[in-house]
Amino acid sequence: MEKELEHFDISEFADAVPREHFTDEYENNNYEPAGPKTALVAIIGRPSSGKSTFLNTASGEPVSIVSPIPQTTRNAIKGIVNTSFGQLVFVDTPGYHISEKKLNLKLQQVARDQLEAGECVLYVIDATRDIGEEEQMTAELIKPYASKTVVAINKIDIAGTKPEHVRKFIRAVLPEIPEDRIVNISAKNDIGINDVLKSLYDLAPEAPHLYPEEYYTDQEVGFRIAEVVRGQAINRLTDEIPHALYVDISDMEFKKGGKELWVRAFLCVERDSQKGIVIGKGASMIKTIRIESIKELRKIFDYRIDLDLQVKVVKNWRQKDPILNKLMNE
Ligand SMILES: Nc1nc2c(ncn2[C@@H]2O[C@H](COP(=O)(O)OP(=O)(O)OP(=O)(O)O)[C@@H](O)[C@H]2O)c(=O)[nH]1
Ligand SMILES: [Mg+2]
Repeated sequence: MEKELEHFDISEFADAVPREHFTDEYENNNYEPAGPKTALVAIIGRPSSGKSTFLNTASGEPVSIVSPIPQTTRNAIKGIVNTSFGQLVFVDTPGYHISEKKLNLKLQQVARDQLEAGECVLYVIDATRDIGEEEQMTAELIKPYASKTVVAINKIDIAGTKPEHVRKFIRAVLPEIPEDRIVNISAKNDIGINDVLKSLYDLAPEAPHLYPEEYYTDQEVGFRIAEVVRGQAINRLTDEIPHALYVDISDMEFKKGGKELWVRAFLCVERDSQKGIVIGKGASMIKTIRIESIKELRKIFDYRIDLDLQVKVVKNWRQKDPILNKLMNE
């Protein structure tokens, strides 16, 4: 029989992750308090358009997993940008992919909820791809929110892209969006990001900030660790495995007077054959994922992370509501 997923209370780790260098900046007096504007900005777009890359570049921290595999992001992940104009809280969302599968329907819902919730919308379009049915549908989805939308035409660093073509499409389907709110960018190479921020600040109202300035994300420690491990895994695995994988943090405990956090995590896959691949020859794959995850986690946290990483099979988890709900609501 399949083993039940264990549920541990990790609420005591509920603190978000503070900005690493904030204290130094503060003590050296070279930081400027954020200005009066505040907005929640939903980042919407098709899978692989570069939403997470934008979030990471704008917030200056790798808060969201980037990978060449479509449908990498599964949650509404926040990245916070503070400037002299104010605070923008970006909400990364799963790529909008048209499919009736249970996991996809849940991912679509995560994206739609954020459209409604935010003061602004950032619509990211991949300029290397032809405008197809899915792009049309994404634009339609955004239509009711056009008055609060900025469009980023992404990947202009790639030779041969035709941003004018995309611009024409936007002018046709979303004529309510003025020309100066359609910006050519390279999220990867940090081109045009400031212009996007400026356009968003123009739309943002003056309001109390949503987060203290030392935070660059609202993710709980357990979720952050799970996402770092998932990122290391999916960027080393191919075919269906990245989609068939999730990370379950089953236990965490501070040790050595708070200097070390011990974490037990499971890389969960759907089938035995996938388990063998994730473990690898002589356990080489799982070892690499563990070591590279620890390296990443060291950059994020002040304390050492001791990671016990194992692989387990959770048959057909993508069809199971309790697991999907747990993953989506984290
Ligand atoms: N050359 C280039 N590649 C980019 C740019 N932005 C993103 N990419 C690449 O596009 C791929 C997808 O990027 P992501 O940021 O993961 O895309 P996403 O929209 O978050 O994808 P989902 O989470 O799957 O919806 C990755 O391989 C990125 O490195 C860009 O400006 N230029
Ligand atoms: Mg993403």
